[in-house]
Amino acid sequence: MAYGENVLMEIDDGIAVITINRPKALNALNIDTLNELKSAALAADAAKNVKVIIITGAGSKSFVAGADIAQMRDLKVLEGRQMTMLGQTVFGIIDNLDKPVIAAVNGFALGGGCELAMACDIRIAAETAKFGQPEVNLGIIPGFAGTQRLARLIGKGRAKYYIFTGYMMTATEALELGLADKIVKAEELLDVCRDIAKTIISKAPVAVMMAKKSVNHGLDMDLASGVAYEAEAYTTCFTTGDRVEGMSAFLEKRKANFIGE
Ligand code: DAK
Repeated sequence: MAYGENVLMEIDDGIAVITINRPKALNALNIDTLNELKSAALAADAAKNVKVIIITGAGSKSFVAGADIAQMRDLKVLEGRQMTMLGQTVFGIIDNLDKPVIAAVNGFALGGGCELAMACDIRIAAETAKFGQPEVNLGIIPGFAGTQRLARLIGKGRAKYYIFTGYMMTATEALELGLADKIVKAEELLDVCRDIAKTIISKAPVAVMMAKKSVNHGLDMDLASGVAYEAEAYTTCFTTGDRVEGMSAFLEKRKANFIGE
């Protein structure tokens, strides 16, 4: 499925901004939106003119207020399972894209919205953002990997506290817990995310990609295996011309000109 209705994408200056575009439903994720998000994310990852991806929600109130409850209510058991599998697959794709992904959390990031933000590499929150996993209010549990990613990000006990109660976190609480990485004024959110993206773009692309793979895969392994994986990722960086360029530029006291090879 293509994107362009429920999910928009604009590419400028090496940055793809993907916007979940259902503001009347607070950008809730229905099946079509998940499929469009998958297409947009894969297209951005494959596009030569994209170096960093930003994901945000349309409007000023909500990033994503969760999976679409109206659609979910009428699903039969196996359809519900398919929707969970779809969401887990799409968010797994986002987590494992070669390019860095920044979540610009511009409001409610609840349920599937919190899970989407957690599938991104970095979360920048507007002061007005609210995070939470309120699925227990609906008789379900987080179904797009929230029980897994939240526990990995903020710890087992605190993840259970928020998942069992459905309590919302303010942006400040999310920052203290390590769920948000930075808080900014709402009106500055996209500019700050673009500035962070530009900083990342100025670095050696293969090094950034290998750092992402090393952190992601390493966290799924024991320490010794993660360290061994890091050594291989490090060695891959050593094979690039950008490694020689970066080190030469430092010694010659000039700015490095990275080409991504
Ligand atoms: N789905 C569908 N519509 C939603 C929605 C959602 N998640 N959230 C909000 N809306 C709609 C509202 O119904 C309302 O529509 P109209 O009445 O105007 O037609 C409109 O957006 C504006 O919302 P409110 O009028 O409620 O706005 P308020 O400012 O009063 O409240 C709120 C904002 C975010 C606090 C409130 O809307 C809210 O509590 N929303 C629901 C948040 C939530 O519970 N999110 C978690 C969804 S569950 C699985 C698959 C997936 C998942 C789990 C399992 N399987 C299939 C097993 C994941 C689940 C979730 O994400």
